[in-house]
Amino acid sequence: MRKEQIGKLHVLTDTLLQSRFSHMELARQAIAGGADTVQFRHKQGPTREMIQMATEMKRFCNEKDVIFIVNDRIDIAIASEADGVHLGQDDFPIPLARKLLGDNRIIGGSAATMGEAKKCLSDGADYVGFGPVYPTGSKDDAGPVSGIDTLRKIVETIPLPIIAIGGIDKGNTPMVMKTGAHGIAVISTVCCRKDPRRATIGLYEAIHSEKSGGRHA
Ligand code: TZP
Ligand code: MG
Repeated sequence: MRKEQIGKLHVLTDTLLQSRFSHMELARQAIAGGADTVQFRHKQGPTREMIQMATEMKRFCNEKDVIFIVNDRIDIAIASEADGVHLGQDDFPIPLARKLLGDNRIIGGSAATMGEAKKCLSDGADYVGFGPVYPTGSKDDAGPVSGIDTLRKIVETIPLPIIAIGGIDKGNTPMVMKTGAHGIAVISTVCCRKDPRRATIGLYEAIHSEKSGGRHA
């Protein structure tokens, strides 16, 4: 699908940090709040259940014109006909994923350093998820925070859309967007809030606010 069009507000669904909302419910609320990309992030469980969940989410997302990405699992991405897959440095290799998915699907790569971001570029990723920019409690092996200055260097150096991740909330979103980052990705700021829809609205407004540089409308 719209590979050329990488979203600006990625919500990663999570049912380990919280159990009030299912992946599907989080997707619904995030989309109602303005998310343009939903990433199904489910780290454990039966593959068949994952296929079922992902297929339902993909259908719903596409009805709403929202991009649906599967985290880690290229098999689930293929089975659910997802719009793309997001792969970390130790996940399925991006060049092989490209062979399997072709040029019309989105492949995102995770990077925590300049070296990893360059590798994502040379491997053929369509965007880079860079972080953690700020401290996060949502990923055990997230490593040290990069900070905003390193994010800016990544944006200036890597000619791909950069999606900032890690500890992003509506308060720091304008500063993140001012680096020239293409967008943001969040887990806890949406999934762990009492009202995920409202939390997403806050992020949407922050992305599009004057303080973010006014280039994101
Ligand atoms: N990759 C780098 S930091 C992170 C991931 C998946 C976790 C982001 O979660 P949160 O709750 O938005 O900080
Ligand atoms: Mg991964």
